[in-house]
Amino acid sequence: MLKEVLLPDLGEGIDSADVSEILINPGDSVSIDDIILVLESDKASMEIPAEDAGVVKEVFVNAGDEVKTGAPLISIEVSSGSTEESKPEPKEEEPKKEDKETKIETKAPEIKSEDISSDKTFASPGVRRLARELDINLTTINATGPKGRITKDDLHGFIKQKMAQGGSVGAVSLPKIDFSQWGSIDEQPLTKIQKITGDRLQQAWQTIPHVTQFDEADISVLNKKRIELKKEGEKKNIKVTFLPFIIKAVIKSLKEFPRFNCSLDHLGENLVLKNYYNIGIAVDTPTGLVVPVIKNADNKSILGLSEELMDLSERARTGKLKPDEFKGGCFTISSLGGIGGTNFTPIINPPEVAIMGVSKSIWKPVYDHKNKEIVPTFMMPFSLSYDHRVIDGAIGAAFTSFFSNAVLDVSTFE
Ligand code: CAO
Repeated sequence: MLKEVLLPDLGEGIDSADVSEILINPGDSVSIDDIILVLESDKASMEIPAEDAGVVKEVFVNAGDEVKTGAPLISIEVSSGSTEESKPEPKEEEPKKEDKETKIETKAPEIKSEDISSDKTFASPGVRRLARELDINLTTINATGPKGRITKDDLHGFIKQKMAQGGSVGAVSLPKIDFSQWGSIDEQPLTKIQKITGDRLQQAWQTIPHVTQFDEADISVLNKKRIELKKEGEKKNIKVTFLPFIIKAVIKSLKEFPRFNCSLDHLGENLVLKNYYNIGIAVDTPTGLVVPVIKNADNKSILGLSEELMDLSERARTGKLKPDEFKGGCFTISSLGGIGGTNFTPIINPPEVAIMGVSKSIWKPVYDHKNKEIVPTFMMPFSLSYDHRVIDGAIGAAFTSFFSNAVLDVSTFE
């Protein structure tokens, strides 16, 4: 059965609208509720859904046309059994002469009230479509267009702002899969920390253009100093690991390259350079990864940093950190050196712009160009992920080189 779709009564005193988008072509198959056209009046934008499944025969309008209520929009060859009307009906009267060969039914689709801006927002179909795709509620956007219309710039500004804040612009849904169909399974809920950290990591990964630079540093000098201070620490019950030395060398590098000690402002247009050095440390806890912050780390000694690290990591593992102790970080260090691995790509901890990943140090043969000999050297592999909007590759490489030299200079650790 061939059916003509007519422009329905749009209500609200609207008797015509412009065709802004045609989403189907003759020959396309459509299902019930597929959007076939988008119309725009001076009051609202509307999507016209297909009320029947079938194949589009003809499109009577072009984008930009003004159409009046009752005007034919398209015709559809309706598949049998796809409409309410196709249920067995009582016997019809003989069709009129002109309808004898092909029965043409004309009907206006029912526009649901929400299609006519039931959220009381005015926006073009393009803006509505993008908002829908990104799961953005238009009512949360400040409209700057005439008569309170949400413009394309308003939507783009909103998305930009969300991204600069490290916020999500929409939810990501996963398909529901029954894994038990392939074998036995156990289910375990994520902890609250894992959920929060997971969301933040996902946002950071999706919204920050990450680059990771790999390098390795000769830590022979660092290690000598550590062995020295380790003995001193033992007398005071303080464990001296590599990490406080790395913190010192990072701070020296941040002072040399202030871009690594900054954040992008909420508009993503200005850099906020910080004159303080608060270092976040990734701590693995039974309930998930947390990042407490050592405040003003530049004013602390190796033993002072070691003591604070012991305290923070212990309280992180027992869930005793206060909310304030997670705030105000400038740069994060994630050390897996005590566990293993040669290198990894850490994810930036927004609003910071860079993070260092430290891997397990090993003794390895290194060629000494000056003396033309192979020397066993204690090498520490490390990586640096940075936000490419703020930091260029050349500075990224310069930072890691500077850091590698800093750990060879014993004065770095004073
Ligand atoms: N190379 C070789 N050995 C290293 C090392 C390195 N780069 N870093 C640490 N070690 C050694 C330490 O010196 C210590 O050995 P000793 O007892 O002989 O001195 C041992 O490994 C264990 O160190 P540690 O882990 O207790 O202490 P730390 O200061 O190095 O690290 C902390 C503290 C809290 C950062 C760490 O315990 C931790 O939680 N790391 C995991 C961080 C994490 O999960 N990051 C991943 C984030 S992305 O998913």
